Amino acid sequence: MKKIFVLILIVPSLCWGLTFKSDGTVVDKQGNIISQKGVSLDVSNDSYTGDVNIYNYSHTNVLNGKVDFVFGGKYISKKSLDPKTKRYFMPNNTFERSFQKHFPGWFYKTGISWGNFDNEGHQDIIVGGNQNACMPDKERELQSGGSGTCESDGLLLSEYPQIVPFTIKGSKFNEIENQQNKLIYKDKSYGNGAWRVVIDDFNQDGIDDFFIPVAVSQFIGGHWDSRGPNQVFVSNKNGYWEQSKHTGYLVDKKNNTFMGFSHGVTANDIDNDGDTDLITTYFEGSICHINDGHGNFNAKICHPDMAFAITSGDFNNDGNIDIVVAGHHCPGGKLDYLRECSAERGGNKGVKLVLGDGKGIFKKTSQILPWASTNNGKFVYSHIVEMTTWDFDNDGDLDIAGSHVGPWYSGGVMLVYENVDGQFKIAETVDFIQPNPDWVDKKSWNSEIKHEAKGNPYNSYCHSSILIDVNLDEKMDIYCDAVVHDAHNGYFFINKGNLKFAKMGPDEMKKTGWVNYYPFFKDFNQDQTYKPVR
Ligand SMILES: [Ca+2]
Ligand SMILES: [Ca+2]
Ligand SMILES: [Ca+2]
Ligand SMILES: [Ca+2]
Repeated sequence: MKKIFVLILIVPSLCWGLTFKSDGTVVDKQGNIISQKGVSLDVSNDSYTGDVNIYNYSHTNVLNGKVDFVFGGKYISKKSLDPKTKRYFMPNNTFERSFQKHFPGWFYKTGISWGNFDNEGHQDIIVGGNQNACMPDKERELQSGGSGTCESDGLLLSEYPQIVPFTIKGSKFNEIENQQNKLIYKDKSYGNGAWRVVIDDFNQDGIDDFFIPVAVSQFIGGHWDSRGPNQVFVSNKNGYWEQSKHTGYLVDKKNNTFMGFSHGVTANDIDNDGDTDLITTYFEGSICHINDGHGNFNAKICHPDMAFAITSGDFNNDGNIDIVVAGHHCPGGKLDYLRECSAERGGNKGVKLVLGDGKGIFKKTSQILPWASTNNGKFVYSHIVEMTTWDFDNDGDLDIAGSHVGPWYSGGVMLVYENVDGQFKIAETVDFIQPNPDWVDKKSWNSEIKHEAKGNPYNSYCHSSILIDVNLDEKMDIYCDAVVHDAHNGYFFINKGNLKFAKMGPDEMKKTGWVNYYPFFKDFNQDQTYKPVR
């Protein structure tokens, strides 16, 4: 089993899902019909309808009047625009690197999610990271097959929380307040490695809540375990967030905490009862977490394949949420350098589109998705780090974009699938770092790429593809959220129409007039020393 895990430890992914209404009606999360409205460049009259004090502007959007969308925190909305300059305020590298200095135990930033924590008018964020406690000695780390492995007694993986929720206020987005002290932990865990935090209003009280999928393994008394605590925090009446109750598969019953290896995650109302549910990936299959309407979740396996990335949406426009569940692409033969698709390695059977029945059941495989390759078809981008869904070509069906990389994350592309009558075909690939042209078989590849945990110079990808219409042309672009030191962290993939995308780095973006960056606050954590609330 050990080797199966090797490929994943560096990479956690984040996804989310969305609901698609084909009849053009806009329905809010409570099921009320609200008016159709196009996207306007006027921030005071943008794509959100209704009272923003009631409707959470981080997740329900009515783009073109026909999409009821669960963003799961992976959307930078017009509530991140400076109303005067029409520029988005974005975190920059300096902001992201400052966490190591100001937060005890902080190793590096792994991901950011966008939400609404105070109904104040701006989008707020959760910054997630790795904690130092999770990095034991090199020798042991290599034995375990990757970075991110923790020494642990089973639950407590780090000394301090691995997430920092912030509220952002002020006309210059310069009032950034640490909300860490408003987290009420009911178990003793802080977890570690928050890569793809899901944000949504799970208990429907108008303030966003969050789920922290964790994909870190641990040594418990010298014994290696792939699972870690995945916590849900739900807003309470006092302006705090409390851990909610998890039941079902892989749940630690003493603490009511879900213990998984959740490399992939997506959020959507899969059982059509009006609240947002979750799906996480795992070795034994994908796990559906059904919301009871109050942010308590019951977990059960709902698709049998081992997977590492997942996204959801109504891909065939029949009103039910479907999933695309990804272990690895399986081209077969010599192209499968690591034999991830063989029976003895988990029996992965490719990347599948699986139709939902609207009751939370996913059984009907509709398609095995095609893979991208280079070097004359000899090198396949076989591993899927993450996927997200949106109607990128504005033709009324949901397309998919995400980071596909070679074995051990050597070489990679941003890959965009076009939805054609409910089936996916590759519309675009944009290189992260091109693989070596000499890699035509396992031997040539292996002469350069030795081990995932040792890294390689071809390793770059997005941990999450974040949706943002950065140039306000009503074509959704992608912001690349990655670990702070990744070569493509903070890059944009600009939607040029017809599902063609152009890559732009932060330096180029500064010249476009589309973005501003948060000012650097050297003392934003002052007087806000973390005090655990339990
Ligand atoms: Ca809430
Ligand atoms: Ca539901
Ligand atoms: Ca469907
Ligand atoms: Ca489309």
